[in-house]
Amino acid sequence: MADAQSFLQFSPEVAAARAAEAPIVALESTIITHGLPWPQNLSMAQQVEADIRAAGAVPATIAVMGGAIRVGLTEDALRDLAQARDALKLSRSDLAVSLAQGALGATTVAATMICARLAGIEVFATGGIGGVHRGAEASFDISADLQELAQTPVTVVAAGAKAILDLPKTFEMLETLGVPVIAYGQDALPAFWSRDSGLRAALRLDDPAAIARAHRMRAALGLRGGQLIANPIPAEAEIPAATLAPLIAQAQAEAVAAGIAAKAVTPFLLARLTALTEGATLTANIALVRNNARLAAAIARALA
Ligand code: PSU
Ligand code: MN
Repeated sequence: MADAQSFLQFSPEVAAARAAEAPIVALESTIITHGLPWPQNLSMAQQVEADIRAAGAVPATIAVMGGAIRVGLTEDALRDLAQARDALKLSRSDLAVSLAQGALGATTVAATMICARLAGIEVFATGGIGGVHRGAEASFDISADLQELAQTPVTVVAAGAKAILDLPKTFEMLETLGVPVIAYGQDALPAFWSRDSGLRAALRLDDPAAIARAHRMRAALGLRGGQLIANPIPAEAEIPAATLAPLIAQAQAEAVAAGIAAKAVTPFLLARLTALTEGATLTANIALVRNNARLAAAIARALA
């Protein structure tokens, strides 16, 4: 049986960056296929890649295509993925089956971390991680992203966990799992579309070099897992948490009433919030991903 490296397929840009030992930032693809609607998903993906290049690093958007883990997508591949209606949403549990079957799959935070590690990429930018869903005490719906952060050594830059989740339970779980949750530049944990969740972060760091040193220290100590960098959305792009609270509650109630479960929950809630806010959460989502990409590029440069 071939080893994992034989299933990795690098784009020319990423292959050149690897050869030159240039800084690389991994990007996930579920946000493209299941997080944002067409055509904003494609323009977001292109913009985020451009932001990373402008910040002096190389973007590597990751997806499963044609029996390979693609690390870095060409413009055509990115467009195909953004328009695909049949892409699977892959996490740790189904990555191998889908790869073996030659399926088209977008990678979640968990699956992207696995692929980034295989590709030797240490930093990854996304919007918001998955976590403990509201009502998890009945549904048991807890994202595999949390367990992945506990075991795979990649620094993930996100605007915290998505605000559709039960944030106190999500951060309690991360603490239990031993995942460093590091707020960037402020004491409060951000709440995805809003800068302040009302929760205090366990850890705070104020510059990319300090985050890079913490990443290296974790490896030096032989500790498993990554770090979550909770980067607040830029002030001019945020939506106040109080504005969103009733709309999130409404979307959550609709999901329960419609019997939405498992992988469909997060895409359903994000789409409902976009509709209920007439696109405001979509605009904010794009702004926060771009902000995370810029910070991830700075961390990758500090690590290189
Ligand atoms: N960030 C966003 N939008 C998204 C996601 C992240 O701004 O749609 C995706 C990520 O791929 C994350 C997934 O892993 O949502 C969480 O899904 P679930 O709750 O089913 O684990
Ligand atoms: Mn889930």
